Amino acid sequence: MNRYQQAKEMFAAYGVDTDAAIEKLATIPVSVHCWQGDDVVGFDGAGAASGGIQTTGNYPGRARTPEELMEDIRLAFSLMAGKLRLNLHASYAILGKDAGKVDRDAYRPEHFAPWVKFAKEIGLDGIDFNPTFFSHPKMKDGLSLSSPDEETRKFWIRHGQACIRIAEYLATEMGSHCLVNIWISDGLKDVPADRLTPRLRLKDSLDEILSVPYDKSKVRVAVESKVFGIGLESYTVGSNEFYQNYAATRGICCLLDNGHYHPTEVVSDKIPSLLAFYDTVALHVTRGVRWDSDHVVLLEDELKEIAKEIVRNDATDKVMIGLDYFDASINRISAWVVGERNMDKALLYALLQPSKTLQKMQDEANFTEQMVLQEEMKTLPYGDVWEEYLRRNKFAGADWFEQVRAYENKVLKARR
Ligand code: RNT
Ligand code: ZN
Repeated sequence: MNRYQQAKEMFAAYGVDTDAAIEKLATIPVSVHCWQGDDVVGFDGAGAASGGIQTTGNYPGRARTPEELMEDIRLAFSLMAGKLRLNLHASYAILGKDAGKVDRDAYRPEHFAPWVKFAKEIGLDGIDFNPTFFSHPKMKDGLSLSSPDEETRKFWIRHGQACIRIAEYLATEMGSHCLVNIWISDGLKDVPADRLTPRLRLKDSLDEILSVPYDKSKVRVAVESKVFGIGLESYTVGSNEFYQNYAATRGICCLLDNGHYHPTEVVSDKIPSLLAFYDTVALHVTRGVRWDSDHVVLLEDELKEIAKEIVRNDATDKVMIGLDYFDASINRISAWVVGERNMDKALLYALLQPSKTLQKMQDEANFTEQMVLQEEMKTLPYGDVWEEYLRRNKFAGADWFEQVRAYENKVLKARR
């Protein structure tokens, strides 16, 4: 009997069907962020990321052009299994002859046509989109949609509106919804004199962005809150309470980034709280080390808890899983693959739980057995089921890194 057969029997003893888990895993889309490949720089002239976020490290091989980024994504995605989506930022517009002439408030669908062509070519499930309200000279005193300067605020409103139109184009082309995630870095370094007025301006700006007519079956809009950013430690305009109430009253959804809360708060507990009220919830899965540092996602306990909340609540089509991290200190392709595979591993782990049995134990207040079973499950051979998943999806086990190493030697090291 091979290892998978043995594992299958061991899980079956707990009423868990490993074949069904493998099949289900292949259907859960993960939206992979383009910005791990170039340290969130983009192609519209920003230089380095600013707006309270920062990449650290100087590993060779950062993608500097659309061609290089696509080449890297092509390799990275070929080493991931299951349904994949590409998450783009507006700053990755491919402007061509419009470079230097057309600003972010006037980006058009055609500036993303090469991405659509590419996504279709590599067989992606869809494209998600983010307006880029940071790393740009039109940010005034660190503010965009909440700026007291009307010209500045209007510029960024037009950017948001342009992005809604682009998202509808992306959805139509890909035949799959497009999630538009709004995150702004607006905030203050020190104790504010006014916390309310910037929020009222943000509220008004968002309403103006959403006033653009769009097809809600194609475009899903989310708002992403945050606690603080670098240099913006004392006040974030787009706070959790602000956006949850905004989303609830406007019929859009919330995006939960697990680096964006106070250290003992967990997104695994927020997902079911939101599912009680919203049809959809979006995620940015990341790993903060002591702060919102956006380290590569590892297979940690909280990731497994997040995956459990998605799987056992039958919410795999309600929770839109996206990755959001950027590490410039290691091979960027490897960073992509490790993080995406860990998301998949966590989902598999969740799919292999005897969830119904455990839930019944909880309802019957059978907490002793619940603990025993939860702990027994932890040492079952998940790795053998994971290997089988990769095998069925025609992936080699651990030798994927050899391909990355060869690519690094041949392609990445030549980028100077
Ligand atoms: C920043 C937010 C935001 C960005 C990306 C690039 O703290 O998490 O989502 O990381 O939009
Ligand atoms: Zn995020």
